[in-house]
Amino acid sequence: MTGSPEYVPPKVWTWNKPSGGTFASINRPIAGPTHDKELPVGRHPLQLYSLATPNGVKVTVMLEELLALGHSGAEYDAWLIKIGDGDQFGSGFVAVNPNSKIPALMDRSGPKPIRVFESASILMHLAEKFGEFLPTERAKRAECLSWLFWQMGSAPYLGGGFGHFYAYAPTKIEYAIDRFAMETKRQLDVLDRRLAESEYLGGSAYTIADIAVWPWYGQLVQGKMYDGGEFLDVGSYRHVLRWTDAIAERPAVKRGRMVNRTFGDPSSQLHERHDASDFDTNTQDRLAAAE
Ligand SMILES: N[C@@H](CCC(=O)N[C@@H](CS)C(=O)NCC(=O)O)C(=O)O
Repeated sequence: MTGSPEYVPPKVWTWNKPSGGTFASINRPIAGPTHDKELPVGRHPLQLYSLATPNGVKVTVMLEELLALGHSGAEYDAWLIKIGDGDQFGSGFVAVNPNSKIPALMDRSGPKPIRVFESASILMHLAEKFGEFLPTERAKRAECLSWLFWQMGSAPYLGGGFGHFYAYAPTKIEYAIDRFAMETKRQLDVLDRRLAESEYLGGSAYTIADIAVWPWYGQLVQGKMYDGGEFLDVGSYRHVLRWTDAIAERPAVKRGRMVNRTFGDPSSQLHERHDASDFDTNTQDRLAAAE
């Protein structure tokens, strides 16, 4: 076994050295703001503070899906929160999400602003507000919410477990990679079996369960996460691949993935979205060409 067999944990853990690894600079053992910074507010009813990680993409896809159905009340400003720079620890952001993680939403459509944090909570808030993508019939609703919360409980093993130890940790620890590769493959098999019997996770209709699961497990089987596609043999989950490819073709998904994106092809990056026309005019390739 690799790792640090000589390490004996002290009686009480203290924060006395950087942990190393990608993202180590933003990890802290305490909550709360580190600095004063108000959040900007745009003209639309919904103000989103986010970044195009899988958790962020869930919400921008949902908003684009709602707009595609004609819900003008879903118009939104998407502000960029650079988590690598510590924007999530600014006082304004912490007031919207005391957990200091993207995505965070301020619903300013009513007389009093409503803060919403945790991506599943944001998806439910929007689904209920607009009456879309969450069935109302009891059995279908239960199935949809079961898969939605399956995602919330499962993805930390994929991201914080497999992704962290396979791609980001400063050393490769066989025990940790084995443990989380096993769990990730088990989760992919759970999805594969479900999608062998059902077109979408909740049943025959596309719902917030698919919107939540796709940015994680869909992008994983597309080989777009942690460079781990071959290692996990993602091509063998053929029902997940069928579902992934179908969802990737949805125009709202194509747009939602671009919002608050700061990596990849410049034409796929729309750092902030304040208007539907931004997709045609404000992507990074267009901005560079206009300079
Ligand atoms: N359970 C949360 C997880 C959110 C989350 O982990 N966000 C990450 C990016 S994907 C983040 O903001 N990390 C910044 C940090 O940990 O400081 C949700 O689904 O909204």
